[in-house]
Amino acid sequence: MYIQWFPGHMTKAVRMMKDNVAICDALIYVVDSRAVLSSINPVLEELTLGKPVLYVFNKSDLVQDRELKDWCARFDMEGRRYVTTVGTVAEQKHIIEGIKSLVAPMLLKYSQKGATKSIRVMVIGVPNSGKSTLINSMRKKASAQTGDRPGVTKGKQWLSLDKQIDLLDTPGTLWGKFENQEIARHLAYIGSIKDDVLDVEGLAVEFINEFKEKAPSAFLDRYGVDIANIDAHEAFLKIAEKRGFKIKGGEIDYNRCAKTILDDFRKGKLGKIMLEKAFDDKEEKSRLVIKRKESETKPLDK
Ligand SMILES: Nc1nc2c(ncn2[C@@H]2O[C@H](COP(=O)(O)OP(=O)(O)OP(=O)(O)O)[C@@H](O)[C@H]2O)c(=O)[nH]1
Ligand SMILES: [Mg+2]
Repeated sequence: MYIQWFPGHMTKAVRMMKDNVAICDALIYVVDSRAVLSSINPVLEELTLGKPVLYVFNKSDLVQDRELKDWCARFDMEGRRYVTTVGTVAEQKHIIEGIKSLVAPMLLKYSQKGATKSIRVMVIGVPNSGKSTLINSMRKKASAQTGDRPGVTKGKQWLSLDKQIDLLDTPGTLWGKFENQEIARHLAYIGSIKDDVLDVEGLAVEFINEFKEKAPSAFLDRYGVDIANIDAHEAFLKIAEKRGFKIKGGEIDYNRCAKTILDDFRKGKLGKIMLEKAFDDKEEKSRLVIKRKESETKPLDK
């Protein structure tokens, strides 16, 4: 199975973001706590160079606190500013405080000059990471459209947070080619890639394969099937059988079974499963280590 998804609206979105980044003073980078590494889009990383960035570990309700703390420690080491949150919760004071502290020198400069200009903050991230939900929660108004699928936001939308800050909601974006298919699969598991372009049955078997040893109790608790010592495909069939997923004639309903497993994971019904650990000795995964001291960053070459 080879995963790829870069539809036309994303090409347009990246162009729009490159055009708008110059007029923005800071960025909020919304990442999915279950897949922090995969949420870091190389194109967006380039976009953020030279700008203050606040990373938001969103969907923190879907991971274990101690595993998220490891990511916080790693971001501390890399000099990245971050907050953790559950985007669906109405109060997001800590994010508002986080962004205001990031742009404090600009706010001070504007107020000393008596300017009424507000600070512009672009909200970016992979599809379905919760950008629009977070904006709505910060503003305590459901103005931005949200949904439990990728590609809900298609264009840009400016929304004011208060007199000092304006937020720019952007469409979730991926990048042209996934060199690393493990990253592509993780993005598919978390719902950043449209199911229509995926072989969901193959993906569900891959998911079982990856987690049958790392989280066997998740499958046992949810489906009553012990899969620790069996092949992933066999495990998939056992789950389908146990749940009675059949089509007319008694044949197994592979599609329904696959969608159920993926949906259960996405909604947290399989428990708190972290897809990517902060400290992994695989060489490939160390690519995220970029020292982001503001003085070392360069503006984007447009
Ligand atoms: N469990 C959980 N769900 C969340 C959280 N934040 C957002 N969601 C859900 O995630 C889904 C996606 O939210 P959106 O705000 O539409 O995501 P988006 O990043 O704007 O998506 P695109 O516009 O498609 O890029 C929705 O079903 C939200 O309810 C969170 O912290 N925890
Ligand atoms: Mg959106």
